[in-house]
Amino acid sequence: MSVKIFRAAAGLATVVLSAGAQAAFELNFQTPVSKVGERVYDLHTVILLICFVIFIAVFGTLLYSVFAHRKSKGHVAAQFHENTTVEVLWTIIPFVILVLIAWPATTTLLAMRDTAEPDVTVKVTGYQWEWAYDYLKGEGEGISFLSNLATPHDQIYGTAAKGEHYLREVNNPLVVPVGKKIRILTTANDVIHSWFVPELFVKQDANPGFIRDTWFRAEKEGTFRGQCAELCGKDHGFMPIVVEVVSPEKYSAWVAEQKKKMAGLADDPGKRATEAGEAVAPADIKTARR
Ligand SMILES: [Cu+2]
Repeated sequence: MSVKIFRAAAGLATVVLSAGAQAAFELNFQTPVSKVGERVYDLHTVILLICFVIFIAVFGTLLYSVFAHRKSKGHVAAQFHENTTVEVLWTIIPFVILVLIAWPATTTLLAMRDTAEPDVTVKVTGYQWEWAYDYLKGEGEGISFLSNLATPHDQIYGTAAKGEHYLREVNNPLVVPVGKKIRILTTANDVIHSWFVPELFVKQDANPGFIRDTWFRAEKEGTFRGQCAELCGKDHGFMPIVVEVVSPEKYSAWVAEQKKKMAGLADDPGKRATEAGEAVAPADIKTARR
């Protein structure tokens, strides 16, 4: 019997500790790609550790007391009502712990909220069910486009194998330069949406009739994916966010290309809505899903 248990434990350990299982065993935040993201990540880890130590100390003491000082062993409850020392201690110790937590939490929160002096400002508008990006200030000012789900019909209806970025790909990603402070203004045109990109540690509600702002400065190039994070109706799960962080040179080239495209569309502003989906016709996907 014990051999069986040992084998089962060994098998379980192999499964849990194997590289494949580790890759799928993702419980934590995604790896941050911004300094503020790193601060949030560290804060989360440290506070969780403090909570864990308190949990062990409190429940350890509790369980030990229940076991070691049980009535059947003849223990009588100690009486220390209105004991000044105890009362001072259990006020001061939690107070000190709270201050130790509040200090870094507050400075991090202030850093997250500090949207001053951005290099590029982009207004993000949530629609049922797509995102609109308007570059308001900085390099790229005037660029404006819609970003729609780009997953093909076949994958959604199960007639084709699902791609690597199933439901997390868009036709027009938000393109920003690496190392620059990007200020994001969020608003919405119908219901509340939320612009959420985990690796950038940015999550900001987009409320109709209000402007909220947030910011990020990506420290490395890459493609970062997010999703609408506020239940906004039937296609809430079909409005992904893709942020393309590129080198300043690539960004300038992208800006030039967009400007050229927009000049071509200037004669007919109505094209803006349809131009976005040449490749995949997201409007069709929506109609088909209904
Ligand atoms: Cu939404």
